Amino acid sequence: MPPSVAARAISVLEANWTGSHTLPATGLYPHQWSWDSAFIAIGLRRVSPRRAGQELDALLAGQWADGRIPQIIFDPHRDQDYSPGSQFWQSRTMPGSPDVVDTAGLVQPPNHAWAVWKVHAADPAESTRRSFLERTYPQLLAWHEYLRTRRDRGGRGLASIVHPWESGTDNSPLWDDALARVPGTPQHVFERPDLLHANASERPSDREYGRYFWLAERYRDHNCDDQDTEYPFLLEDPLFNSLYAISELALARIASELGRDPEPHLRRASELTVALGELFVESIGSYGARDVTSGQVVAKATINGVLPLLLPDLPTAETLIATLLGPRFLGSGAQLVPSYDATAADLEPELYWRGPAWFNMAWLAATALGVHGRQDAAEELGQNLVRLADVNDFPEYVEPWIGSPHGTRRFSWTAALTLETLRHDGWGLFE
Ligand code: 9WN
Repeated sequence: MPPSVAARAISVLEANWTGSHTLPATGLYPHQWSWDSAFIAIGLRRVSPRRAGQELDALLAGQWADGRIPQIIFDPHRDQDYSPGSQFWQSRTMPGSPDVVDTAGLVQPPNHAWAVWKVHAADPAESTRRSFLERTYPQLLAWHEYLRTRRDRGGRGLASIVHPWESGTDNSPLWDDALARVPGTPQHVFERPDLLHANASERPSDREYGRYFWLAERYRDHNCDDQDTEYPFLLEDPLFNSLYAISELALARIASELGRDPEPHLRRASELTVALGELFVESIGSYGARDVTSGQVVAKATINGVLPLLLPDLPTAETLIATLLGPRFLGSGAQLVPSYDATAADLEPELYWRGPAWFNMAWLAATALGVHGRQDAAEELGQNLVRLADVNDFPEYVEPWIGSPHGTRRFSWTAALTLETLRHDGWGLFE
């Protein structure tokens, strides 16, 4: 009998496990990535809550004194295999960086407290034995405090990202206008080891990479201190801030479990939900991203702008459901949710975050539908997620309509969220 889907997903996670954490993919992404580890832990807890906890512990070991959880923790042996690497960031020369590991200076979306709660809930006895919540709660508090203080660059109660890589949706059309202001002439002569593992037509262009490096250099050369008043790329991303709010709801659960006061977290989640309201764009039935420099809200329908639907108390929930199930997204006949508006003239169905469907986004969208009582639509999406992951050897992403695989294969969060989908008890935030 051939191995089951679950067994194949587990074998991907086994192969990508280093002994302390899971690589997103062994070739293309040879280090530990921040939001990947949280998605991985969410699936891994279904087979090994203990290892899922280790995954998050390894990530938190890279936390800076200011609370930031870095985008990447580097494996010193693989520095030549990914760019920019530890030589570029020189994190150990930065004030407040950890002295045991090399990290990037940027961050990624804050899905970590959500993952910590889910890992705890998978095996509370094991979690208690390891004092998992007690140890991680102060670290998560510091992380959220960093976002609340240092990253409220727009002064409106939302966290700003300072680089497209911080969104996790790197070349989303949401960043185009702001990126056009950024010079494409970094000092660093950059290489593209990523192109050894993925087709150039499926990755960001060299032109985009020039700007990515320019921004990373500028941020690094200001000691990653978030004080650079002339910094040209500050964006309020609806997905980043939605995950932040969900993680506050998770912190409320963690606080209650530890006998602390959950109220400040519930309050913060509502404040974020209210602040997100300013990003809603009626004409696209979803949320845009605010460019803090220009003050404009970018009115493009993206998966980022639909996923505030994860928030239980969202006044625009019915509109977002209509958008998600309508012609811009699933109603276009897509098997999985496209990352960008199916009706947009510049949609590129095979190019990274400019059209393709990603498995973490499908999982988040199904969860969001579940939060608002649409179990049937969530279930259908979940079934497509499992099928497309399975027939395509757990790809990084797929063309949304045909379902053909793109990017790298045997991608960890695809495998982990397949497992989670196979083994959960219904769609919801804390199931
Ligand atoms: C830059 C690791 C990461 C994911 C991101 C995805 C991609 C990196 C890259 O891979 O980004 O962080 O080199 O393109 O966009 O979401 O965390 O899987």
